[in-house]
Amino acid sequence: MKNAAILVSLVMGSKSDWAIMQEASSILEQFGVPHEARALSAHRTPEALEEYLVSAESRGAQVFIAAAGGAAHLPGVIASKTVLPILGVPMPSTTFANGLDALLSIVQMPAGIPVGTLAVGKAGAINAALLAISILSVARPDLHQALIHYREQQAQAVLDHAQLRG
Ligand code: RP5
Repeated sequence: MKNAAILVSLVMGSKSDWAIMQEASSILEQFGVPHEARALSAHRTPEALEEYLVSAESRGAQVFIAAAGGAAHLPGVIASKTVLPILGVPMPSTTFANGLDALLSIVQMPAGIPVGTLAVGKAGAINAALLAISILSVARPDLHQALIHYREQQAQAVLDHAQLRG
């Protein structure tokens, strides 16, 4: 694995989550936030996950975005290993409950070990990246300004297409 300095780490339970989680990576890219993405599982590769978390934190990671589907323990397990902010993104399952299983697994953390839980799927991935940037922006005025600019552009894009008929 590469050893670059990062600010945000994206961890997902399977490479099958990447199709959705690359939305988060694209937003971080757009804002110029150094990040990396890893497919590591709380269940299938627990030792490699633990090793990776130590490495990411030692290389400057300030926020973890963790995505998982099904019995989605990954965000909670990461939260048990670090006091850095963890943003959990539930992945939709094609076989069961459309991600409700993952949402409940991630959101119902015991008091004392918080995970900030986002929406299921693409919206959650995008918002996790924006929230990570928002957390970083407390100490980074340039990111604060970039978020304001992003909101303005988003509003303008909606207004540009507001007239649907008549
Ligand atoms: C979870 O199981 C992963 O996060 C993924 O969303 C789901 C299915 O994984 P695969 O069987 O596609 O590897 O751990």
